[in-house]
This record gives sequence, structure tokens and C-alpha cells, in this order.
Amino acid sequence: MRRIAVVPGSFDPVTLGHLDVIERAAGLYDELHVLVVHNPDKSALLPIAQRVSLIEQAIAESFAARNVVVASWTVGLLVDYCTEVGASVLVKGIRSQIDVAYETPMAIVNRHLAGVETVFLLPNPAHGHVSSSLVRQVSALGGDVSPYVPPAVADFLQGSMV
Ligand code: COD
Repeated sequence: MRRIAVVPGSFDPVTLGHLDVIERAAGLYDELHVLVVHNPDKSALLPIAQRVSLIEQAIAESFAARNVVVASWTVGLLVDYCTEVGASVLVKGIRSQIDVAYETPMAIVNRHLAGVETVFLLPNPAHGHVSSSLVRQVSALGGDVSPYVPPAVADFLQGSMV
């Protein structure tokens, strides 16, 4: 049986921390879906199609990802997407106790709703402090985001000055 997992996130924009989790998860499963999902609790910087494109570019310039699909999901539950593609696992990165507190109830509800398990990966210490909101803030104030994001994202943010 093919083991299919989903790495969901806002990815607004994708960071080196996200990319590390994506690459490690791709090594654990036969097929990995990186899923851009709108988070209603956050105000978005980039359109969803742009986030998908930047993830695709970041993966292409970073590692050989023959088993990775990048997609978006804007209607319905996250587990509805899992059911649609036959995924039984969600993979999430855990940076702190705050992430644990945020993710735990969702993991329990997702297992209850659809039998989808959540697997948590600890971050690479080099990127554990990085978040999309930090990148958005540094970018908005004209700082250098290249230590925190893949080159494709740094080029895009620098070029568009968003
Ligand atoms: N290192 C490691 N992991 C990281 C790092 C880093 N530096 N930065 C972020 N991560 C992890 C996050 O902890 C998260 O697991 C993932 O990467 C994505 O992060 P973000 O910030 O891009 O995305 P979020 O936190 O806004 O998540 C959006 C989701 C849509 C995934 C989330 O809101 C969710 O699961 N929603 C569920 C919607 C639903 O169906 N609800 C009903 C039942 S629960």
C-alpha cells in the first residue's frame, strides 16, 4: 500500500524551516502533498497561486523531489483533501510549546473526523526560529530575508518589494 502524507500550511511565504520539514517528510513517505491552505486567523501577503509557485521553485532548486506534489485547498476541511488523495497522515513541524498547544486539538479532531493521524517533526535547529510572519516583517521593513527563505523567495520578495 502506498503511504501518502500531506504537509499543510499557509506558506506565506515558504521558508527554509518549511522546506526542511518538506524534504524530511518526502523521505518518509511514498507520496507527499505540500498543500497551501488559507488560514483565516492570518492576514495573507501573497495570493495562494503565488505561494504554490514559490514552493515549486524552492523544491526544484533544493532537492530531487520525485514524490512531491504541490497543491492548494480553499474549500472544506483539510481532511477532505486527505480523503480525496488517499492520504492517511498529516505532517507538521513543531517549533515550540506554542505550536504543540495550537496543533494538538487539530490533530485530535482530524483523527476523529477522518482517521487521519498527525505526525510531528522537530525542526532543524538552524531554522527553528524562522516563521513566515518574521519573513514578512523583515521584508516589509526593507531587510535581507535571504538567511530565512529559499533563493526563489528572496528574489521574488526583493523584486516585488512586497
Ligand atoms: N521549522 C519547522 N516547522 C515549521 C517552521 C520551522 N521554522 N515554520 C513553520 N513550521 C511548521 C508549522 O508549525 C506548521 O506545522 C507548518 O510548518 C505550516 O506553518 P504555516 O505557518 O505556514 O501554516 P499555519 O500554521 O498557518 O497552518 C495552516 C493550516 C491550514 C495547516 C492549519 O491552520 C490547519 O491545519 N488548519 C485545519 C483546517 C481544518 O480543517 N480545520 C478543521 C479541523 S481541525
